[in-house]
Amino acid sequence: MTTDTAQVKAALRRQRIETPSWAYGNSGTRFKVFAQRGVPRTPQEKIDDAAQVHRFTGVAPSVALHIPWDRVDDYAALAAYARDRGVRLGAINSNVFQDDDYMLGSVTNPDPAVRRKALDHLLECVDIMDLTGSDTLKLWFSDGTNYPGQDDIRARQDRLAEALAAVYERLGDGQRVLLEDKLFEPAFYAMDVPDWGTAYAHCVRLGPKAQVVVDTGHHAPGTNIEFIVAFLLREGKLGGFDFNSRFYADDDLMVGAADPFQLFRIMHEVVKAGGLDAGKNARSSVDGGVRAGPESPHGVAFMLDQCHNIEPKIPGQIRSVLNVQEATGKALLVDAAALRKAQDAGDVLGANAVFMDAYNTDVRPLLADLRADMGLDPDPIAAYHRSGYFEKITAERVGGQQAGWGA
Ligand code: PSV
Ligand code: MN
Repeated sequence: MTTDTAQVKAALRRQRIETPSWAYGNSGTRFKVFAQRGVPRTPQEKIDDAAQVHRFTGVAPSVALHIPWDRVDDYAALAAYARDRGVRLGAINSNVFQDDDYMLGSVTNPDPAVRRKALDHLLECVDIMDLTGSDTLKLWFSDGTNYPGQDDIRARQDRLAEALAAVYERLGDGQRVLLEDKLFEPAFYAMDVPDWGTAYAHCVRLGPKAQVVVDTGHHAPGTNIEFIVAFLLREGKLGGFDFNSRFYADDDLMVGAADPFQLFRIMHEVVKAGGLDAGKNARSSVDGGVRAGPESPHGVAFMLDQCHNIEPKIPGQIRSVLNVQEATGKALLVDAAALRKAQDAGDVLGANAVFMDAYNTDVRPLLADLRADMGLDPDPIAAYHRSGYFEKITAERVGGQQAGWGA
């Protein structure tokens, strides 16, 4: 285990974790959405809640938007609102999955008029980025088919490629597009972007401003996600994460709750490739050296994509941020030199022991120390509960329509 705690703390201090606006709204399953008290009614109130997560953790200074859930008349004013509360607007997430027209797909729909409508929405999202100053567009498509023979699998790939090319073309300087895959749901036979390989191939064709986003809940059970992460980092194609955890499918539970060891293994690959530092996702470590990859000025985006169906939402987000920090801290503690030595010597047990030593270290005292250094309460959840914010929002947010994505 490495003992350079100053370096570990410095890296943790620099890490940024983005929270999603939709995590603050009501959510649920197709069986029931439970309304919670104090839930935001407007994008502004979601931003207020996100600002609390940043206030107590110090590492969550941005909030992702989902369009149309966060549609407003004046996006520049919304960005200013966020700035006034000490946060900024992060990734813009498109939504081409909640309109009746999209029953048979959005950009891959057999009907050209529906494809045009979906593409117009994606382009509108880039317009919004221009107004908010967001540099990241995140695309997830629910497109796919339920029955063999329902549509032409190859033709749907062609339609997808055409739409992606039009979006890519529209991107301004400093903007990028992240493409997200998902094995199944809502389509049950063949999703059009079912896996990271498909997303990767489209991104390679598009160019350096296109990268893959890995949602940790979107894989087949047993998938080795850290392999995907290592591969994409090596190619300069890991744009970021949608972090959450799952026991069965796309459960969207708090990251690190179901399998903290998996999160550690993922963060180990990120740390090893220099992915904690902005701009380093374009480079990759090969045999200790650095291989030039496609140019990208962006770092790996650590975004949460979660729903707090039964737990309170703001502390749920704080807990998730802390879980990412803990996994990152442990990954930073891996003694890279000792690990390399054992690996080079073919020392299977020795290498595994170095790895597990770091994982088995309790980094909570180090993180508490770091928070004290940053002028924060060492226990962000307790500090939030003491702050009176929950009492305030439950008293104030009465009436109106609570936000939620109506799952
Ligand atoms: C789809 O399951 C997804 O992971 C995409 O990222 C969406 O934007 C998000 O969930 C909506 O909650
Ligand atoms: Mn996602």
